[in-house]
Amino acid sequence: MVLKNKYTGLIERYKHRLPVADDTPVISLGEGNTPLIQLRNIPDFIGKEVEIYVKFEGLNPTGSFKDRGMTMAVTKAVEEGSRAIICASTGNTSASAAAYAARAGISAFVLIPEGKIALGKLAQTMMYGALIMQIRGNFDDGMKLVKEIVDHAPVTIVNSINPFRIQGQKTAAFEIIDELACVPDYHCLPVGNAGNITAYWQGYREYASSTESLPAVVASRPVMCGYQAAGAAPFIAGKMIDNPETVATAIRIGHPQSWDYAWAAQKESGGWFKCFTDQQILDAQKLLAAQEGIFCEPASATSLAGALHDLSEGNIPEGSKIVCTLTGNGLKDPDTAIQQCTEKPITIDANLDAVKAAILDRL
Ligand code: AN7
Repeated sequence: MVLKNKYTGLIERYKHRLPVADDTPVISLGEGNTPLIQLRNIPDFIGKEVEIYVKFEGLNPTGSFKDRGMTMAVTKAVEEGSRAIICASTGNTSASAAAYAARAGISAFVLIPEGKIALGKLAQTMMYGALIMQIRGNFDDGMKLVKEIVDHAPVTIVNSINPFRIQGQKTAAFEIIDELACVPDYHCLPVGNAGNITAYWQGYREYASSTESLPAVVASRPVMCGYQAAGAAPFIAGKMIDNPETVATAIRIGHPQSWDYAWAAQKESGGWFKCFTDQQILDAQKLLAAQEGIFCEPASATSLAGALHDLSEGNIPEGSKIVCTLTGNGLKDPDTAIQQCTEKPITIDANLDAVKAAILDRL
């Protein structure tokens, strides 16, 4: 069947900056072009004069930023004749890989750490029809196996060690610049495997060195701020760690694959890595939902936790333009969300008096 509107996503929009040809068979689900939302209540709440924007990547087709890289990786895999893709995942990569494989009509194999995947991600991956291998090990064990299996089976790796993933993901930086008509002063990101910070930095560098860019953009780049969970913080430890642990299961990673690239982003941009406790991360997630009506998953809130911390410490000055990437949708992890809400739903009788009493009690 001929798809009339098959070019709906970021490959179509940024084709001239991506490694695709006119006859490349694009596998797209309409990813990218996610909203850049300016926070209107949190700056007042913290008493700071700043422009904070969130890039809500949770509104991609499978609910995370992974779709940006996956449209490219699966497009190239299909172009090269691959019939199967494989990844290790903390959940979002597996959901995205499974969806794009389904779209392309090829097979997806995913390795996930048993019992450490948020419910929504598992549901998605099952529905899209991937073969799910739950391993008795963590993400890092899965990643090691994936790198080994390619010598024994005809499968294409679609983790972010696949360079096409980074190519696709760099488009998020393009979108931010295109929308702001300038470069933010600070860019805050959660860091797990470190593919995304690598990709953003590549995107910002590309626009900064492009003669096609606006004068305000040429030679201008943000400070990159990478934030991790305290129990899974190899960039803060300065070395790989073996038993990462955090409620933010998406970033429960101790051996980041893009280690050198991420350090380069930090050094070249004059940025930093910091880490936050699970409680700080969950507090930021709740604050964003309750103050702004934006529901991201715990790992994503690490970027906001970091921005708020660095604002209060004065590391990010007032007057700055800050972008925080919200990497995944809050619906991915309903269990963690419900657990942290102290105000539970109330149960009342189904009559007018009971509804009235409940409302007047709270006004
Ligand atoms: C919501 O799905 O690694 O630093 O296997 O799902 O580029 O790894 C997920 C990572 C941040 C970290 N936020 O990004 C996977 C996986 C969310 C994520 C990250 C992930 P990277």
